[in-house]
Amino acid sequence: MSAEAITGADALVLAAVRAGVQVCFANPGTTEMPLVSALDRVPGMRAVLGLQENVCTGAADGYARIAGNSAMTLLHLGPGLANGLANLHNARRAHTPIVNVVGDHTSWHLQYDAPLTSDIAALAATVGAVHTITDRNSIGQVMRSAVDDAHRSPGISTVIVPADYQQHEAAEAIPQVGPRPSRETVDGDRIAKVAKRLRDTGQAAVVLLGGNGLTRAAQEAAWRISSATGAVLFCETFPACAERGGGLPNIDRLPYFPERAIAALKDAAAVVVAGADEPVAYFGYEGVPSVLSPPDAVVSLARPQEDAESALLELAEILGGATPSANQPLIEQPDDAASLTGSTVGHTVAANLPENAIVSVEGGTSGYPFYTASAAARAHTVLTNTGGAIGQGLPCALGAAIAAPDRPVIALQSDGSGLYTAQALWSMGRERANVVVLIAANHSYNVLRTELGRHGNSEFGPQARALTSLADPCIDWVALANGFGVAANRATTVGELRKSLNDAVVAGGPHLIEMVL
Ligand SMILES: Cc1ncc(C[n+]2csc(CCOP(=O)(O)OP(=O)(O)O)c2C)c(N)n1
Ligand SMILES: [Mg+2]
Repeated sequence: MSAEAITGADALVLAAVRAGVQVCFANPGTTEMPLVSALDRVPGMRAVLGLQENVCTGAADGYARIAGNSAMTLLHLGPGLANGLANLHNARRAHTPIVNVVGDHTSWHLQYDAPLTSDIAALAATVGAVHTITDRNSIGQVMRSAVDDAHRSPGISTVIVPADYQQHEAAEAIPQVGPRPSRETVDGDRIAKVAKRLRDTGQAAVVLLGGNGLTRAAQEAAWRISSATGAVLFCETFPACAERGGGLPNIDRLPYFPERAIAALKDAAAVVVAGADEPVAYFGYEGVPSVLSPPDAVVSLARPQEDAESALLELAEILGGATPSANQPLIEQPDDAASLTGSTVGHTVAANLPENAIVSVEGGTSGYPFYTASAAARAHTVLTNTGGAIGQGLPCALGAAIAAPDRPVIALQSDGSGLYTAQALWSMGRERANVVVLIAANHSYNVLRTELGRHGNSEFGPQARALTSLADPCIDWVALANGFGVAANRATTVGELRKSLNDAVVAGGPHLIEMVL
C-alpha cells in the first residue's frame, strides 16, 4: 500500500499491524465506520466482535496477558469507552498492554454538542495515556506511539480519532516495523543489595512474587533463593498471569483478608518484592492497618513493570541455592457421590486439569479452594482478577483462548460476577473458542454476605438478604448458554462434574457446566 492511496483509518490499522498488533476486540458505531472498512483493506488484523464493550476490553486483557503482545480495542465514542472502563481498570492493575481506539464526531461537528458528544479524553485518562488526533498528518505515527506507550507501565493507552480524519486521505508515511519497548532490566547494584539484605536477615525474610516473577523460570529461581536463605515465598494475592503446578513449588498467595496477611508477614525483617507492588490491604477496616508488612521491611528487587524474572535468576546465582527436589502431594479426589461445594469443586477441577491449561479464575467460592489444590495439578497458567472490578473472568478466558488456540482454557467462574459480562459466551460461540466455563452457581453474592458479617451484621434483614441473593428467580445457566449458542449441562455431584469436564475438554469448547452448589 502506498502512502498516497490510503485513508487515515488505513494508516492507523497499518501502523498497528506494523507495530505487531494482531487482534482487535471491537464494538464499533457510526464514528468508527472508516476503521471497520480499513480492517478489511489492511491485511493482518483479526477483528473479534464483543456484544458489550466490557467484553472487548476484558478479552483484550486476557489476550495480551497470554500472548505477551498488545491488543487493540475499537470502541464507540465516550459511552462505548465508559462501558469498557471496568475491565480496563483491571487491565491497568495487571500492567497489560492495550491500545483503545475510540472514534469521535467529525472534527467540525464537535462544536454543536450533538447527543453522543462527551469528554472522551477525561474518561480515557482514568486508565492511562491519551492521544487525540487533531489532523490527518500523523494518525499512523500517533498510533505507533500509543502502541509503544501500552508496552510501558501502566499499560493502557487510548487514541481518540475523529471520523473525518479516519475518512480522508492520509498525508504521512506509515511507521515501519521497529522494536517495541520491553521490560526494564534491574541493575546489578540493586540485585547485589537485595542479596546482602537476604543474607543478613536469613530465615526472617519473605519474597513476594508478581509480574513476570511468576513465570516458571522465575519461580524456580525463587525456590533456589528460598533454599539458600530460608526466605518464605508468597505470590501476590491476585496475579495477572502465574505458572502453577507441574512440579513447581507450592507458593501460597498472600492472604486476602488483612488480618491474615499481616500475620503472615509480621515476623519478616525483609519483604522483598519481585514484580509486585508493596502489599496493602484490599479494603480499609476500622482498627486494621492498611500497610501489611512491618515498618521499613519492604525491599524492592523489581517493580511490576520491570524484569523480575531475570533479576530473580541473577539473585539465585549470587546466593547459590540448589533446586530442591519436587515432592508434590497428590490431589485428594473427592468421592464421585459427594455433592458440589467450593472445596470439592476446587479439588475436582485441580485433579482433572488438562496439561498446559489456562485457568481464568473469578470469584472466591471455588477459586480459593482450587488455588490451594492446584499446586499439585498438571502444569497450567492462572489468570486472576487483578483490579477487583467483577465481570472480568469470562472475557479474559475468551481473549486467552484467542491468544492460545492450541491450549485448553477453563473459566472457573462465580455466578454473580459472570452475569456482568455473560455476553462473552456468544463471542466464545462465534469464535469457536476452546473454553470450558464452570459456573459456581450458589445463586448469591456470597462474598458480600461474608463482608456483611465482617461489618457486624450476622442477622440479615430482608433488604440485605435481597441485595445479596440471585435466587427468585434462579438464573438458568444452561438455558442462558444455549441462548448464546454454547452447549451446556448441569452437574450436581463430583462424578457428574468430573465426567462432563473431561468430556468437554476432549470435545473442545466452548462448553458451559452449571455447577449446582
Ligand atoms: C464492578 C463491580 N461491581 C460490584 C462489585 C462488588 N462485588 C464484589 S463481589 C460481588 C459479588 C460476587 O458474587 P459472585 O461472583 O457470585 O461470588 P461468590 O458468590 O462466589 O462469592 C460484588 C457485587 C465489584 N467488586 N465490582
Ligand atoms: Mg455467587
